[in-house]
Amino acid sequence: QMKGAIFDLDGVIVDTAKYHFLAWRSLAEELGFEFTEEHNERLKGVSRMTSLDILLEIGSLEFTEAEKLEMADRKNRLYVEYISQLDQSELLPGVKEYLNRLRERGVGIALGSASKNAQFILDKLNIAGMFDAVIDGNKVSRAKPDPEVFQTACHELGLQPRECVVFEDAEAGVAAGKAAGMQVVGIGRPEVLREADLVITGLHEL
Ligand code: B16
Ligand code: MG
Repeated sequence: QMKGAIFDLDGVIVDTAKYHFLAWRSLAEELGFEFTEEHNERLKGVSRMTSLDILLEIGSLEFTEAEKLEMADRKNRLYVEYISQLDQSELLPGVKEYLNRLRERGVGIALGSASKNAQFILDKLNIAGMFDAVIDGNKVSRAKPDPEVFQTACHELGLQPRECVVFEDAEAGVAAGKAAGMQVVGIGRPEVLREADLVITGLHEL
């Protein structure tokens, strides 16, 4: 019996990956190399600084910590410009309906995202009020596949791990949910999300 539902943000509720991509690509361009959509796959679910490390590895470039912080900041300012335009129409199919249904059933709803912009995005999508707890990149120190983000969300809902279900699109996120002792619904391809208890293509399927 599911008492709590914990949702990842990017790839589950909204496709912000395309805006991350535009912002990272523009940084790569400034640095003089090409960053493709295929490269971008490697950044999904990964923290901002780790994403930058992967990007610089692709460009075979090295920088000091201070330079990297400045670049990550520059990328984020551009990203925030893109997501300032977000609205309800960008909710992935079935999200609004499924959240409504869970609320009617009295299921606790939490967000478990790596993004430091999560609250801003929920506000833009006009669904912030549907969440009983929002755990994001500002609230946790260890990135997925560490279970911290989902454990914190479950704790804030006042529930036990076995009562919670995690909804995740990234391999590391599915691993984090399993490591937290929760049931995991993978959103994407079964070949990739092998560890998930069930794999669907989107919340519209539920
Ligand atoms: P920010 P999720 C993740 O969101 C994205 O998938 C990942 O590409 C991004 O680098 C990360 O958030 C951090 O985002 O730069 O906004 O703090 O899938 O965990 O909801
Ligand atoms: Mg994700």
